[in-house]
Amino acid sequence: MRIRVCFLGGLLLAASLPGQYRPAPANLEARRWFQDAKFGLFIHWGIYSVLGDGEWVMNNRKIPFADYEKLPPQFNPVRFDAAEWVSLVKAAGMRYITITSKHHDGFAMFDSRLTDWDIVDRTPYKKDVLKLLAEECHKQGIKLFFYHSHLDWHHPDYFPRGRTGRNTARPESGDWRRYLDFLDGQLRELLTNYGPIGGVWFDGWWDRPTADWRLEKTYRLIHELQPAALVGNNHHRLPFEGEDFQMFEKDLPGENTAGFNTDAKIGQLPLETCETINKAWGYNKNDQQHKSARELIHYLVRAAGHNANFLLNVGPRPDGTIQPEFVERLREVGAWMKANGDSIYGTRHGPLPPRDWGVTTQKGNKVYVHILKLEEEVLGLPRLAGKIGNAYRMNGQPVEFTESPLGVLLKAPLAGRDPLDTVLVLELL
Ligand code: FHN
Repeated sequence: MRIRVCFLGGLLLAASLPGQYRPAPANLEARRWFQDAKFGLFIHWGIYSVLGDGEWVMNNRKIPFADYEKLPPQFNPVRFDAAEWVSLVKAAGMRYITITSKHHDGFAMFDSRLTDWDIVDRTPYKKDVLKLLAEECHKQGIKLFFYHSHLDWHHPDYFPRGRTGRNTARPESGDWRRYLDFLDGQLRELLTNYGPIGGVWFDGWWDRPTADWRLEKTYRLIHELQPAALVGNNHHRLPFEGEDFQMFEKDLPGENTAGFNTDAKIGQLPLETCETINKAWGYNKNDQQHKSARELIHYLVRAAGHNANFLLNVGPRPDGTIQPEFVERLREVGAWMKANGDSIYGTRHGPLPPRDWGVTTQKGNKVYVHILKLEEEVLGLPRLAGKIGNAYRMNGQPVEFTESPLGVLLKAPLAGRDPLDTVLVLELL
């Protein structure tokens, strides 16, 4: 952040330039909490789940908005149980939830006074699921973030149109400023009516990258309403002014296997990466390509080694349940976190950059060496910042090591390896 320094009556004053964002102390504290929390549940849930073909179905099947409006009357999640969802989150070892308040189809999963294109006004269920979830999260000590789409395939004022949602048969006119007022109005509702909110996770800016999104005004509104709420925007760029964390999609920071992070450099803010369990974000009834619990644990561990949180997604079904393949895996990851969470929660990346064999994390004087894939019995590390006073496995079993001016050798016998992650703890003096 650039600081203007001026002399006044011999006093040296530092003041931020107009329009410059200075995070409140509560915001800085929330960032630390976020980095310590490490693991959250992403939930893509909306009326699209009725079709069981992902959250992009309106765009992909070129459904005109008048036809798409036939979905809400079929959306009746009578089996939705907020307490069950939040308990699952806790069993998975997660500390927060990020749920879609509005995805690209513009449908509000909460009771919005600004439109009747919402769950209370249009569905037979008639209940504000975000309210139910927020109450349960507060009760069970889980933070709640809202995913809110900038992009909107339904709102008539989302005009000029962006790269997507061009086949929804809306009139070719609209008032962009009115759309932005609507967007801010909904955010005001979300940050006023649901208690303390962890933050807002924006997505869809990339649909109109050259438009004036008035981000500064929107971000200011959020921070004024709730200074501790963290703002993140999935624009796949370095963070913009006013943002509090940087996210990556389907890739670890610095990698680009999925094609979203073409020019996403790693900035100074807390990091998060999100990934799906199968291939889809929103419920897809035909997608059976589920990642194993082992793969998901490795993703979580590698994310921590990259200094990033892991936001793992589920797309609940239209009846309000989470499919068993997801539940099973979340519980397995949770069991691993229960035994090994000390090497993840509250850590930052360790002294070594991530490697193919694994990663390191660190908390205070403890360095955690996560061996994920190593054929040798002995692991060589460069010299660490301090001498090793003690080395042991997470279960307390001692680890043999030698130190020399060249570095550290750690013995990790193949016979005793944990098939998920062999974690060695090095206590530095
Ligand atoms: O288009 C969305 C997609 O539906 C999903 O919400 C993901 C989550 O990171 N983000 C977008 C694409 O960048």
